[in-house]
Amino acid sequence: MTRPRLIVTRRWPAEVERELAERFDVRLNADDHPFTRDEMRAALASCDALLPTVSDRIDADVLGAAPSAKLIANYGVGFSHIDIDAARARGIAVTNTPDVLTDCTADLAITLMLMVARRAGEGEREVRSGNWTGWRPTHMIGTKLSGKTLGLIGMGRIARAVAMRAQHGFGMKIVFFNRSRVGADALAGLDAHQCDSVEEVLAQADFVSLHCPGGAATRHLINRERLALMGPDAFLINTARGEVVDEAALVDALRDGTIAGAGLDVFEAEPKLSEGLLSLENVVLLPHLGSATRETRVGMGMRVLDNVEAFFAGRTPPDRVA
Ligand code: 8YV
Repeated sequence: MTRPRLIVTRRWPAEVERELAERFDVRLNADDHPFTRDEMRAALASCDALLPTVSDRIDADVLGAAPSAKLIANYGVGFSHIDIDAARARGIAVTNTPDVLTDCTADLAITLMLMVARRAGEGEREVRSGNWTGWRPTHMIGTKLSGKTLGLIGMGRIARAVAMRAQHGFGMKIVFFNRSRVGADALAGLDAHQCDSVEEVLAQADFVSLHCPGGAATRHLINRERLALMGPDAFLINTARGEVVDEAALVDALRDGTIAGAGLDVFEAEPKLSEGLLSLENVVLLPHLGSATRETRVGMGMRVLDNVEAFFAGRTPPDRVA
């Protein structure tokens, strides 16, 4: 029997690539360059399954009229870069990789909160530049996390993991907004209050952390008007998707001090940054590192493998999203 042909758009941890190659006919992107749209079209037209990442935009145009791919097995939990309706219309299944990256993404949200509140990036830049003149009581004073209010937008797996860390590690009060009612079971181990609106969260949180999916439905959910509801002592953390925040409005809010700071792991037009972000001291900027640990990246690959195997064995993939 011929083995299903897979195209992997970027290089993965070596042990996962080995596993894939043992079970499938795999074509790797040897030099790990980002696929052009033409390469993506050609890949979709010549494989049984495409294994993309967040940096591959798979829209209706790229999906074309008659791709040979029957499965898009995404390496990542978020899939707003894939036009799910267009895939469905062409009978292409789509899967993702939930759970395995929950802990690491939650850890990174806490890292950003600590870094921006304790001015860790600024401090490091000062030391490295040779400008540090020594200890003094008023030097680089930050903000304490303990006892503050954390507001979460979205209350899925990653948000709950952030809330657990914040509440049990830092004694933070938790408020959140979620489109649907979150039941007591999902909130087990947490003392968290569900607000009726995003605005209600923004008005009372000292730290606002975003955990909603990206895509058209949440584009610029955090816009100029909503940023204005946050106080001058409040911080915004984004480990979700760049498009959820109007980045130009955020630059203005950071520059004018209408919010205290931001910690960003994702950007509207990655890897490009909005003008002005780089020159601001009160923002911590990371290059989309949410899931970037050895353990998690291997776990994500194995999860993709499980989905691909199930699909070609005629079973429902465990993480089917379309
Ligand atoms: C991944 C992420 O690294 O899983 C996601 O949704 O944002 C990241 O943690 C990325 O998506 C890999 O494709």
